[in-house]
Parts: sequence; structure tokens; C-alpha cells
Amino acid sequence: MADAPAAVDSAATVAELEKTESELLGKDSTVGRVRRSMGNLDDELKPKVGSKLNQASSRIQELLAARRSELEVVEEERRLREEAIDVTLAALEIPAGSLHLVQRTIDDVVDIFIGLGYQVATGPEADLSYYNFDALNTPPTHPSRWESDTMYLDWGAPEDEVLLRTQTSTVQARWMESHDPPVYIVVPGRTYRRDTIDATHLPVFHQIEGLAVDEHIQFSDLKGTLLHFAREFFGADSEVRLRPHFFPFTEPSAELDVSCFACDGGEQGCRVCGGKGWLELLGCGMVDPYVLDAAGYDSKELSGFAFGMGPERLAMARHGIDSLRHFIENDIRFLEQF
Ligand code: 2NL
Repeated sequence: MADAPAAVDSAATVAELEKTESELLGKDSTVGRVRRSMGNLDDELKPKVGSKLNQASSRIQELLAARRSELEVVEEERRLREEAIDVTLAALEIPAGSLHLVQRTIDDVVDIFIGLGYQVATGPEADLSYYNFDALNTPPTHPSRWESDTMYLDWGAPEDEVLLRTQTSTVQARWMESHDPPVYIVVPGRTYRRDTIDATHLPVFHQIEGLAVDEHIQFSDLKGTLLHFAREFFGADSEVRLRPHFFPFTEPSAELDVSCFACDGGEQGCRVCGGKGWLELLGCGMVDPYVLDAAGYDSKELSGFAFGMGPERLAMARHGIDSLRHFIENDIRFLEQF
């Protein structure tokens, strides 16, 4: 009986505790045997012994109950641990897409001009011949207007001829019609020409054009703006050079080259410039007064410059890409490199 607390404590499971319980309180236990022999006792001893016996037995029951609740907690925790089921599943991996290199290049260029205070303008890809050609000083006989060069959607009288724009200047022409000067805008967008696909031609491609119209704009503003652009896009050491050119909508007109960012001025066999030291970047010029007047501006009060570049070309130069086809083949091995 005196060792009852130790016996209860040493039970390690509920089953063992039940065994201990019958050893301490069952028929063959000391308590059981004393209870059974009570009849043989003297009458005056019976209440005393009975009371002691009840005290002892209820003390033992308290110990057993306390131990039982301890063991039940331990056993429940063990069961929970052992029978735990991992209901989580490895998640499906959904590959994240990314912007196309052409779009990223457009964003980079546009950001540079936003930094100079330019606004971004966009407009329709199908437009009237007027905005694509006439408003831009391109006469009806100009070869670029031939059906072999331009995709027409609707023939008819010249005033309502509809085409897929060959340049984004349609948007500048429309902008000038509906906004007062000054104008500082960049116009990114998709353009169309009737070309057969090869490494340097796509019938659907992109352009980013810029237009600045204000009082006192001169050629040095054009060169300074484009030098800044070249240094932001290709690196701070870049230099630019202008070569005379012709566009119907600008006079004078030029092509702008940027010094090769990959080699130190024309290394033999340079992967980027082929040893020439310069990369052809874009076309530009001073807006022809006729274009300003056609838009309803006064070419005696205002002047401006404009430029146009191809983001595909820029991306090819920057990343050493050898064919325009890569941009439209949707080969993930190409696309995910950028
Ligand atoms: C090129 C050349 C150029 C323009 C685009 C322009 C627009 C207006 C007025 C005058 Cl509204 N000019 N745009 C001017 C010069 C060149 O693009 O080779 N682009 C890829």
C-alpha cells in the first residue's frame, strides 16, 4: 500500500495503469483482501478499519485518475503524431511568361524620352492614305505608295483609301491636327510593309517615331537629343555621327549612326559592327515646313525635328541577334534569354 504512489507513477501506458489499478484495488489486492475479511473483525474495529480502508482506496483512486489523465494526453499526442497525414500536394508549376524582347526594347526607348519630358501617343494601325502619305509630303506618285510596297485594305478615291500604316507618323499627323504646339511626343507601334520574310525584312514590324515641334527648334537640338538617347540606350561612351539622307517628310534629313558599343572603334571581325566601328541606328531630320502647314501649324512661327527607328533593329544591334526571324518564330529557347 505504501508503494502505491510509486506503482501508479511507473505505469507508462493506460493499459499498464489498468493493470496497476487491479493490483492495487482488485480482489487479490491488499485493499480487496482486507475488505473481504472485514466480517471477521470485532464490531468495534469495523468502523475504524472500514474508514481507513475507504480513505486508502479513494486516495489510490485519485492517484490513478491523475495518472490516467496524464497518460491519455501523452497517448493522444503520440497517436496524432503517428497517424498524421500530409494533405498538401506539390503545387503545379505554372511557368511565368515575360515581355517579348521587342516590347522590352520599346519600353526602354520610350522611358528615355519620357525622361526628357516627351508624351507617349498611339493611334490606329489601319488608317487613311492621307495620314500615312499626303500629310507627310509623300506625293501620289511616290514608289512607297505602290501596291507592291503598301498593304491596302480599301481602294477608291484617294481621300478615302484605307491602308495598314507603313510608319507610325500617321499618329503624329493626327496629333498635330488635334493639339496645339509645342509638341514633344514618341509614338511606338506596329507597322506593315509588303515585304517577303528574310533575315532583314518582316511584313509586320515595329517603329518608334519621335516628333518635337516648338519655336526656335534647330538641327543641334535634334543631334543633342539623339546623342542623349544613344548614350542612355547603348552606354555613356557612345558617340553619334550623321550622314545625309533623304526622306519626303524632313529637310534636311539624315541617318544617325552610333559608335559600336562592343569594340573600341572597328576591331577586325567585331561580332556587333563587323569591323566598321559604327551601327546604323535611325533616320531623322528637320520637319519639312509643308508637313507643319498640312497639319494646320504655321511653319513661319514653328520648326521641329523628327526621327524614326525600328526596335527590332535596336534589339539586334544590342544583343547581337542575326535574323529578324527570331522575333516571330516564338522559339522559347530564344525568347527566354531576355
Ligand atoms: C526611318 C526614318 C523617320 C520621321 C521618320 C516624321 C514624322 C513627322 C514629320 C516628319 Cl509627323 N518626320 N518621321 C522623320 C524622319 C525619319 O524614320 O528610317 N525609320 C525607321
